[in-house]
Amino acid sequence: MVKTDQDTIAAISTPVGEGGISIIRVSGDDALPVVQKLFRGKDLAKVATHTINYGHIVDPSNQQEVDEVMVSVMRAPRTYTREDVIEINCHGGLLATNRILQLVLSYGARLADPGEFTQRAFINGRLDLSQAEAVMDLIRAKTDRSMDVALHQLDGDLSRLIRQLRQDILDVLAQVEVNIDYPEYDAVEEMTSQMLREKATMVKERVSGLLKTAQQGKVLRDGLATAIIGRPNVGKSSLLNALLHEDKAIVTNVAGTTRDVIEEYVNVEGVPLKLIDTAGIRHTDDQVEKIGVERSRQAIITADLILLLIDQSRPLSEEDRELITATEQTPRMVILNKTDLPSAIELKDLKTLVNGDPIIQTSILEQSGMQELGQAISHRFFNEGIENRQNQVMVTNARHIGLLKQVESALTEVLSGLDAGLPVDLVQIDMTTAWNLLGEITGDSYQDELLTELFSQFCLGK
Ligand SMILES: Nc1nc2c(ncn2[C@@H]2O[C@H](COP(=O)(O)OP(=O)(O)OP(=O)(O)O)[C@@H](O)[C@H]2O)c(=O)[nH]1
Ligand SMILES: [Mg+2]
Repeated sequence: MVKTDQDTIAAISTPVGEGGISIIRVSGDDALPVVQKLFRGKDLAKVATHTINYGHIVDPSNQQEVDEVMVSVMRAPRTYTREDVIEINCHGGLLATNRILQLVLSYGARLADPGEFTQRAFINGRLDLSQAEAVMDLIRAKTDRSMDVALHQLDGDLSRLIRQLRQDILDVLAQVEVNIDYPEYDAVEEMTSQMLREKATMVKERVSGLLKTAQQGKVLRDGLATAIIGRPNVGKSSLLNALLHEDKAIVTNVAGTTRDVIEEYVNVEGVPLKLIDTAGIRHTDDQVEKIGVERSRQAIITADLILLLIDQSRPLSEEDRELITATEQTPRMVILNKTDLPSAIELKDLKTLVNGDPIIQTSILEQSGMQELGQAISHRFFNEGIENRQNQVMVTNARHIGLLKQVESALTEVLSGLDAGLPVDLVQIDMTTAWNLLGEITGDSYQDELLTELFSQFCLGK
């Protein structure tokens, strides 16, 4: 059977596994008749739209009851896909859910491709491309906070902004056309290039502003790359385990236990962290440990945030001092660990050494100071950006970021072309490119392959 956009499609829309309820979503012209064949309860053809109806799913071949269900009837066009949508809410676990889906499929629907519901929403004009991608981000959002960003995008904040910029460019291009058509005025060439310059500068500033938010947006999606750094045996792996609430990394009292970098995702007070446990940094002749130490040094360079661990039961060593210097350039928090043991470090000396960076005292062994650490991370992160920027449009999607960078360089071309005194119609080409690229973000100008590629990344049932 050849798949078409007209087929009625169905899929399980809730995560696979044991949940309280599962939802089977059916969309298309035949959604109602198909489900009607399996439903014992009210006549679905007669119920009002956007109602939920109690009844049973029955296998027509043997009249056997499969599950007790609630069926939502949503008639086009006020639906997610703009087609007739029926959602069967059942509660019989995986087995019943699958059987209902099978029945729906044998009575006239076909299994939806991943992302096909959202693709239809897009094709039928309900969502634009950046909103459709926001749905995808929403599905993948790791914490509540990144959910907020995805939701904003879903509202179309980004789309609105992009469309406005496109309109601005279009206006100036139209004006350029008019001016070119009336070359009898003396100063026309100069006027036109002046206009182009102003507009290109303005749009470029907005685009650069958007790209600045991308750094933070990325953090929300992928987690803040947080490297736990310190000399051997200070408690780095213990910290990773404590934050994860899980014995993930090996902890022993042998210095040099961790040999390789371990990465784990964890949500600390609303901040998604990609925690990186590293090998303790010291001079060593051991071949394997040497490689580990090298990787730790690399982690210092690439991390967004460093948790520098120091064992306060021992005097600051040469290695500690080296690490304090090596981590200076990256946002850093210092953790003075093992407070359950007698102290061998003067807090105020350390404070001057670390240039006033926050110092948190912990005993990971006795689980003290952990809450303070979480709060400090969250405070550091949100108060220096995200919290105050919640209402700002953010770019979080890799494809959008890529396109915006291209827009930025097309506009740079426009400006340097004008500086070099190139004819206006040449400069116009780069301006048009910028307009097209912006359109690719919202899907106002798009290619078919791009669409297929995008929607294939969705989960089944969305
Ligand atoms: N007394 C005390 N011991 C701790 C504390 N935190 C960790 N330790 C102990 O310190 C030792 C080393 O801990 P690890 O977490 O393996 O240290 P590490 O920094 O990962 O060490 P390497 O992987 O060798 O670099 C273990 O015996 C831990 O139980 C603490 O707060 N107090
Ligand atoms: Mg370790």
